[in-house]
Amino acid sequence: MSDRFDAIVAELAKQKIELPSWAFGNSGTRFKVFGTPGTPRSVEEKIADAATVHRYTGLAPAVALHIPWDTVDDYSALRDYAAEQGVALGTVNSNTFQDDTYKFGSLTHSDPDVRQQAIDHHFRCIDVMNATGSRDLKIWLADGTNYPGQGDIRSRQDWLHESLQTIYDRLGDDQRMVLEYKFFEPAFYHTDVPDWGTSYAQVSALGDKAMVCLDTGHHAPGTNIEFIVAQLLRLGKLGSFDFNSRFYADDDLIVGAADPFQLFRILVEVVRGGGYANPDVAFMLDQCHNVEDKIPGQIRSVLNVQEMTTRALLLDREALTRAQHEHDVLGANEIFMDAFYTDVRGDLAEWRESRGLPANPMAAYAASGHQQRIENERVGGTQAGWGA
Ligand code: PSV
Ligand code: MN
Ligand code: MN
Repeated sequence: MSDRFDAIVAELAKQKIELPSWAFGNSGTRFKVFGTPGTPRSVEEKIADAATVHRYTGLAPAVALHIPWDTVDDYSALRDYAAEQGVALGTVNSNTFQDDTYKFGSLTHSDPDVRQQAIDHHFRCIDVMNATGSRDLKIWLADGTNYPGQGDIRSRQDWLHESLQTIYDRLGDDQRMVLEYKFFEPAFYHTDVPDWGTSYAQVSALGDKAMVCLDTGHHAPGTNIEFIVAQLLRLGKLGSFDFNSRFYADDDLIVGAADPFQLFRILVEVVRGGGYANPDVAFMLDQCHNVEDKIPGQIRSVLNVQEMTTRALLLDREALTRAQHEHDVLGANEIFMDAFYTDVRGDLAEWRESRGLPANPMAAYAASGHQQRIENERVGGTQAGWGA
């Protein structure tokens, strides 16, 4: 291993990435959901698959739940089951986007009874968190309107505040709320939490336990996401990432697949802003594997995050700061690009082996026969939840 790599290994060892339970279920588009052989038939099997990713990579010790997709009778038992598998239960995601009641909004609905129904759903999510030991409640809302004039944008912000405050007040001392933003879809004219500024304004009005969740796929093309990361870290309000990548809209593709350089730039700001290995900033994936196998899809994803984190940690900060102070434009850019272009795959492979992990987790999984085994054993997998 190179000396430069040796110097960052201790930091690298701290990396923890939370996997979404829904990444292991069948998913698709509004055109078709393709069934994938070996898809989990139960919440337990989704957790077992997440644990498999962790066994091959050492990177994914937690799995996020989505309620009601991951409903079970006994969440404490589920917590024990996860622990036996070698992972913890992480963030609990609420879902107010699949009921007829929420056609015109949930936490922002003009009818107080509907808002209360959506609030009650979040109370149930907090009950789940109490049983699973989860810290974070993640809220993404499909709320919005399709036509100018359809709803009162301003009142909906006020109702949103009231609803979030009621949910916030129910959180335990060690629990948090993270509010995710997305610029459009399913609403096409206005979305009630469209951008980081709105999320920041809403969570700031609640208190310290409310933070922003940044999903990398939820921005307009050309948005400088690393700038948002820097700003939220500066403000102490970046609670979590949903990592994925996009070519067009909210594609939920493998993180780092579409634009590895963007992932690198984001991780440079995370390291710069003290967000790396900082428990206050949760690294999560939010992905769906429509056509590829799900376990290797997740293995590839966490490895991509690890690889770009390594390159970000290798950035020569001192030299960069010097060049920046000297206004050495091209010199500074070269230092930055040198880190991005560093091939760290050999060092990472060697380091993994030194920790008892496979040098190449993708190859090791493919050779293990695990995929064939679950394909034979599991018949009739459940959907991830979209459209279910
Ligand atoms: C919908 O856009 C979404 O993809 C959000 O990113 C959520 O995090 C995810 O679904 C799960 O609810
Ligand atoms: Mn997301
Ligand atoms: Mn999304």
